[in-house]
Amino acid sequence: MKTLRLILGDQLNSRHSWFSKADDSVTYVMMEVRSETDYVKHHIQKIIGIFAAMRNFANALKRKGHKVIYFSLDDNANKQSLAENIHHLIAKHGFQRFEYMLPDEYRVDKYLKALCKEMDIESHAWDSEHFLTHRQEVAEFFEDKQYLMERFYRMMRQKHGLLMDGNKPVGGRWNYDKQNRKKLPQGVKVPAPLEFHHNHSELFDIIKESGVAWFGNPKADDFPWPVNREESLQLLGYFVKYLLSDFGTYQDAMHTNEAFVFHSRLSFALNTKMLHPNEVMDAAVNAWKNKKADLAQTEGFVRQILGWREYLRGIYWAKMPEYEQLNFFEHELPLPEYFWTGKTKMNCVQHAVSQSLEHAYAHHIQRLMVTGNFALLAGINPDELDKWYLGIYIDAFQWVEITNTRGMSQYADGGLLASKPYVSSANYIDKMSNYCQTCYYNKKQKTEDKACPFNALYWDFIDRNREKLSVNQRMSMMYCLLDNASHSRKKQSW
Ligand code: FAD
Ligand code: DLZ
Ligand code: SF4
Repeated sequence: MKTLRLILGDQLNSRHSWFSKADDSVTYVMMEVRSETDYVKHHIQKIIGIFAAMRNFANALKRKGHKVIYFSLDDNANKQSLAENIHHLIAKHGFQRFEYMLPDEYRVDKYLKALCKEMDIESHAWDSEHFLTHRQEVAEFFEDKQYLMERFYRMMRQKHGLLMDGNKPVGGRWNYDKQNRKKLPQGVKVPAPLEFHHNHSELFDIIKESGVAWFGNPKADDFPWPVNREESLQLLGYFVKYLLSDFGTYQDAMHTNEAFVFHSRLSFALNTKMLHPNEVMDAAVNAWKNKKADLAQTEGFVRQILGWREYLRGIYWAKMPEYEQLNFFEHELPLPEYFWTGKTKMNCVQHAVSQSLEHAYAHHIQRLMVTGNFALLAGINPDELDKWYLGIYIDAFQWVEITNTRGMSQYADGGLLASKPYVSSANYIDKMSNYCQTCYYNKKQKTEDKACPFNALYWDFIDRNREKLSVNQRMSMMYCLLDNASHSRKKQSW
């Protein structure tokens, strides 16, 4: 039967069973379309990276003998919408069946279901063969019990036999977090990131000329990110060889000279499915088996992928579409202009934002404990934040962006995902970074002219949310401090 199959920009999984052998009756379609570039304002590296990877993927399929129709952004025949292009192709070529891989985003899922309903040919949705859990697995695992990442993670370790010794975790512990999380000391040399130096100037010109809105440093003539499977595998190999051995130890460390510290930068390759989570975790576990990394580093890394990544995806499918409306603290302030420019005297925010504009990347603690922390303390509207996080990072796709932003970082789900809000004063930022050392503000001061804004904002947040948070056992110490201490004692405890 003459079949048309859609491949989305984040479905570049060359090992999917669709591609095991070329079939003359099947045509694949991939498209660069305004309906996907324009749903949020994107960092230009994200658009270039996705388009370049899509083009490479289409060419690789053609080389393997598959039939591929590719709509580039500037193609005259491109109707700039998934549905319109698909309708047009079906009419033009007489396809009798339409197939797609389950998309990762609720919006696209709904859209494709509606599209299939209005078609008068057969349609079918395939699994993307990427994740280790199915969409409803987290919801089914917890049923009506409280969601807890650690429980899910242990089940996943057992189910997949990763870092297990029979029924027990190797080394006797499930979690080595306490050994990790150190500040980057002077003298520790961080290996330079592996970058790929592509020239994507022509692609950048096409994007510019099309009028797509974008921001950030394009790096079009020296593009650093992997845009095919071979490069993704190289990045994985580089991480395992040079970075994994210090990954856990400095996982939470931030430094003015080190944008990436010992992080893998694999999220773009993973989220576009150029890499499978199993091969990434296997590479780390093999490094541990070959004594190239210790257990604490390896477990810390595996937990991010086997635990957090799958867990957040499960929450997404359990709670969408309601999740994107949640605003527990009823925060309504607009996003400050300096989130788009980095121009602020707060050194930590300045570094996290400028680096994001430069690299379309910031590591987890910068996202959570600098920009996210500031936004939560200040009371920024989570809708605005979602748009910002979804646009600025090369790895941002809604299933993993919104759960991290609204859930983990902003506590907008009222504690479904995080057991307490991730908020801190200057104390934590100073503990994990060198930002405060060269900041205009004084990390110790609370009310003086140069007092660090995080300090007053922190206690204001605690105070103004008493009704919502004082029932939370994990917050009770902060309320005791606030209630029992005299005003001057309160200041000392900051
Ligand atoms: P590493 O630190 O090297 O970790 C290895 C891998 O583990 C990552 O590539 C990623 O696949 C996975 N991982 C680690 N932490 C998480 C997590 N919290 N959730 C899911 N997977 C995780 N991650 C995204 O992939 N896309 C996003 O849009 C995104 N938005 C975020 C927004 C906020 C507010 C926060 C706090 C975190 C967000 N994260 C997001 C999670 C995390 O920050 C990134 O996955 C990580 O920084 C990617 O860099 P890396 O590949 O160097 O990760
Ligand atoms: C993010 C993105 C962008 C910017 N552009 C495209 C595109 O032109 N064509 C496409 O197929 N996919 C694109 N993507 C990724 C999609 O938005 C992603 O496939 C959906 O978010 C579904 O998860
Ligand atoms: Fe950030 Fe405050 Fe430290 Fe400055 S003093 S870097 S604003 S935490």
